[in-house]
Amino acid sequence: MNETIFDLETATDAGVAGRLGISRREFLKFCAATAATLGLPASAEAAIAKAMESAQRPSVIWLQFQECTGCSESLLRAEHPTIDKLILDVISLDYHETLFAAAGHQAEAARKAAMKAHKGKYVLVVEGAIPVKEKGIYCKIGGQTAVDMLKECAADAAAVIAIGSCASWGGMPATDPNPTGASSVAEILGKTVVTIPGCPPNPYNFLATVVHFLTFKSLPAVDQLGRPLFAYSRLIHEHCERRAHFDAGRFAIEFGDEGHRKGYCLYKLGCKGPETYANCPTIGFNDLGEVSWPVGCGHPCIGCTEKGVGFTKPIHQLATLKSVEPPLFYPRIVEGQGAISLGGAALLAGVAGAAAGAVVVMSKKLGKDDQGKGGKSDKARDES
Ligand code: FSX
Ligand code: SF4
Ligand code: F3S
Repeated sequence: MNETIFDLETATDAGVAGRLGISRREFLKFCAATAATLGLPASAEAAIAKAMESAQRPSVIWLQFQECTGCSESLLRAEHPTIDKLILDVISLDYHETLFAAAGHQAEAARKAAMKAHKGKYVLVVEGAIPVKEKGIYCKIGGQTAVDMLKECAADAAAVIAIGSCASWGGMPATDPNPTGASSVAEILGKTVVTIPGCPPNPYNFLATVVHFLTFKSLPAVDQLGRPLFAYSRLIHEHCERRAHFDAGRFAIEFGDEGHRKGYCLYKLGCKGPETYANCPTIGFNDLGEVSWPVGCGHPCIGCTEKGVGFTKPIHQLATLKSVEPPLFYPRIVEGQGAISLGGAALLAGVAGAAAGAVVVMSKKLGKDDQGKGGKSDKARDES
């Protein structure tokens, strides 16, 4: 079960393609893009490729509690490589209720067998919140409460990853008044675990975390909430493609108005980008190009990665500006632009420029140039 993935030095192109369903060149691009996503220097690409070739496939036990399966669905939409390849060739997915062919006692037996065979070595991934009210009766699998199953599985895990906002901090199930006492993995286990929040989370952040574990035998550096710094250390507002409109005071006021159609900033529609830490604008979803994220599609960010913002603050309430102040006056969108002073514009341009230069856009590295027709720039959208 825990054989190596393959040896790139001896593997033929056909062999690599056969194992991962992608070409050798695409595999190396994946390693380069993952290194970039992790914020590692180019030299790390070789280490990642080496680890990916030769690492022992870690046994992964994936639990699902109070959730919508969006986390798994999101992962199924990852294309480089696809999750089915990842499941079969990079990790050994020994228990996943949705993807398992087995059911009932057979599935539970498989989980126990994997836990025994890989004691102290398996990675435990948890999707969904864990209800604690009424002794945890609101979520049971095979007659066992989610609380008990999580504690049992975590006891002998080498690493625990909470995927999605539900597992990370309670997410939607914990919305006030939280009738089931939905809790996070960290609350149940009483310790910080790696969290990949988002509803759903971005699959590349999970893939990059797993690759980091395979390459360096450790999980990536995290913030005080357990979020990997490579993905959650910057505000969405810092990298948003509509940021220039914010700085210039150009806002959509209503859905479908002229500003909205022109791709102006969604701050006045309640966008929580200014108080939400995540890499959504730079990484995108579903490999569909740079517009493939909430704001890119014309909807304000609801702060789904941020405890105390997503599912807590009303969607259209103005966001708290964590790192920048807005201009004092906003022009009406039907008027000419330019309500900001030259000095202010220079300062803000500097902030935006530094931010834009600080990130490598993974999706671009992952063959979007091959796909070519992914997204439109603001300018192109404005002109269409
Ligand atoms: Fe759903 Fe996951 Fe949201 Fe929660 O993602 S997409 S409700 S974070 O646990 O399945
Ligand atoms: Fe982008 Fe939202 Fe910030 Fe506007 S407020 S620049 S839409 S993140
Ligand atoms: Fe969520 Fe906002 Fe990103 S809603 S997916 S954190 S843009």
